[in-house]
Amino acid sequence: MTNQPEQPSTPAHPPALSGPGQDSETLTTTQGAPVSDTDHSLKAGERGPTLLQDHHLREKIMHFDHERIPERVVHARGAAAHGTFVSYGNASQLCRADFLQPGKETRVFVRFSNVVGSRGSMDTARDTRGFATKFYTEEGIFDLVGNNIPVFFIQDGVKFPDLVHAAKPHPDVEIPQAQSAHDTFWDFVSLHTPAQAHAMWQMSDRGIPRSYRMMEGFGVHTFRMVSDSGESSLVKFHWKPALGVHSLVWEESQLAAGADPDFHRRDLAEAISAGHFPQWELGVQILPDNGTYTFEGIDLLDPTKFIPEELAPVQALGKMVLDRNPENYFAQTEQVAFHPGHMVPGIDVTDDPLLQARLFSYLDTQLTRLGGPNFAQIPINQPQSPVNDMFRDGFHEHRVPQGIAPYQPNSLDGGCPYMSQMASGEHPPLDFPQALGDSEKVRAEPASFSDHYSQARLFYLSLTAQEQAHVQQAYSFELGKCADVAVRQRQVDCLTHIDQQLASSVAEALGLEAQRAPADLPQPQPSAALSQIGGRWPVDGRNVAVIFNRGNEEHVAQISQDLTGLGMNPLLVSSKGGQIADGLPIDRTYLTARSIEFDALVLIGPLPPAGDSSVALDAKAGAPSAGFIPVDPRVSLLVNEAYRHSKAIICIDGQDDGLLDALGIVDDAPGISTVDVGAVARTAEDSLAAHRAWERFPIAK
Ligand code: HDD
Repeated sequence: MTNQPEQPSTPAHPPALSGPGQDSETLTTTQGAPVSDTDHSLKAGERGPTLLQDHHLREKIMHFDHERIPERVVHARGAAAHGTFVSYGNASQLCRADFLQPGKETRVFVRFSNVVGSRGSMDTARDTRGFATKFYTEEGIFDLVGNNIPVFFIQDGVKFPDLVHAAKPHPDVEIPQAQSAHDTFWDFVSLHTPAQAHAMWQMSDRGIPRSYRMMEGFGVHTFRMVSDSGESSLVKFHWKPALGVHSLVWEESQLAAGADPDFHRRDLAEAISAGHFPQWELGVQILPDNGTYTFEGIDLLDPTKFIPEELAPVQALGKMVLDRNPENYFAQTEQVAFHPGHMVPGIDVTDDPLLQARLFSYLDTQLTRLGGPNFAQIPINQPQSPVNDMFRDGFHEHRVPQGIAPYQPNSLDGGCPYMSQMASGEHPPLDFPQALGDSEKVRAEPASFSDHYSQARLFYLSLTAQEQAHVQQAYSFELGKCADVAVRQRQVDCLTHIDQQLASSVAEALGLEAQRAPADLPQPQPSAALSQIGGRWPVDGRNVAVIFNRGNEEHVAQISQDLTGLGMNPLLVSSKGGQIADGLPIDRTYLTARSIEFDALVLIGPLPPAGDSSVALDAKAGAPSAGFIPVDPRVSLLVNEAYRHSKAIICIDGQDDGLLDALGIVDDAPGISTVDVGAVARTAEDSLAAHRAWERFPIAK
């Protein structure tokens, strides 16, 4: 959220736009002929019927009628940004890919997404998030099409339609939108138990990120990297956010769904506009390619499994900075086409059966979505490297190929293009010569794929008590939204294979009985890297509300300046819009502000009493009644929500107006501070480094 005035003013003389389709100063038809009137159709007299000969009318309406294309069958809701990836250059021994060589800079376009909801659905639904990156390398496009969760619901792509049919809204009434809290999802997940690990991550705080800027990304599958000398290693890709991994709390997610459905999209766009450029490190876990496709007993071809970082540390290969918002949503964010099979020399697939099906699906889906096989010619999809594919024609062909011999071999167009090995002669083959052995054609899976619970348990046991409580609440909420008691009970039964206390707490919330957990549940070594709580992180671009009453503005400018100085994003919130005496714009009024968009609050008292409010109050008419809060109720709601959501609240020394007392908030509760004006920004930084004051509502493990 940037320091923009409440009502942005329109520039008196907007700059002339130019670009494809915008290079004439006068309005034209699509054919370039001038248009003199686009407000009235051509009619037989002022009140007469419209004439068929009105080409401008027909062309304008025809184009409008066809403006929509099918939304993505999954990941329809998304937001994107341009940026740059800079290689640290330490992967040269591991991977021959040019973009990983020392100091290489590569342009990228990243699209973040929700999975289940429609294109217009809310950002903050509990869901997995997509994290798809297009690298425009000098050797062609490399797409890393990952998620913010390192495991997946299914082990074989043939189950993908089943999973998605179960997760999407019910086909009869098409509800609920964008979320997993419904019968068909939990019906499937509780019957198809490979989904239990992914469901567990989704019920954790990972399912409700605070921001795209604060999400990890994972390639999920095991990929192969091949060095210049042809040596193969297996890798798992990771994106590590510079700001750390942080989440909303569930109530905030729900409030944001109504108060600001564009919560994540806005956060990304406004952070980039304000110069708070999101950053991630790309890293890999490197695993030996010894022919077994297992590591420490974990099947590397099973996409429902991850490798704990304690067993294989993530090694950083480079840094990505997103520094430019898309110029046009449809042209870029909507039309971008990712594909896990868009790879460059040095990066290759493995036999993970989920990945294998994806290699088909992502090409196929673009035929319907983007209307034909030439989608690589859409500007956002065009490689930066030279292209000579010998493909010809088809819908939306924009190229004008030369020559007469689009076939190979040919002698008539000079025999070109040459094969890449012929051109260089010195590189290992593009496809890694993987030995395939003598196998039979079967529809089957390895025995290791039948472990559906051990990593869900590992994940749950690695969380702090606070995070575990969130998981319990999430399961209780989601199953509580299922109407079918048998579905609820079956999922609770699944939870007993993960953790007895988890199963019992959810069963109790639902009024069900939990079975006894099997006696032989594994006792895994918890992985500290799985917990989001405990670290301290940069506060770059964190939103801090500075709340004050108009007329009481003495310290506002200084506090705002101090917060900005430490990299935070102050947002001035007051009773009325406009500017304060120093010229700073008021960003939100009590009418337009809601607690969800702030990471911390600074209260400058005294705040306006309820009587000043433009909201009708019962208490206004008479003497304060019991429970009456002597401050504008919109401010007390804001403070109350921030308190419940464990956010830092900072008051100015000597300016206590009784608000906290009236709300029942004790001044020395964790994350509540009363400090001198000069210490406000440092206090905010200190509190926000831990994201939330989780110790405010302690939970015993
Ligand atoms: Fe997928 C889109 C990530 C399994 C079929 N997927 C899509 C996007 C992401 C992922 C981030 C959005 C790309 C964008 O922003 O345009 N998908 C994953 C991950 C998976 C996964 C991390 C498992 C590890 N997906 C998966 C399977 C299939 C698909 C098994 C089919 C067999 N996915 C698709 C798709 C989409 C898609 C239908 C919809 C739009 C698109 O591809 O371009 O083809």
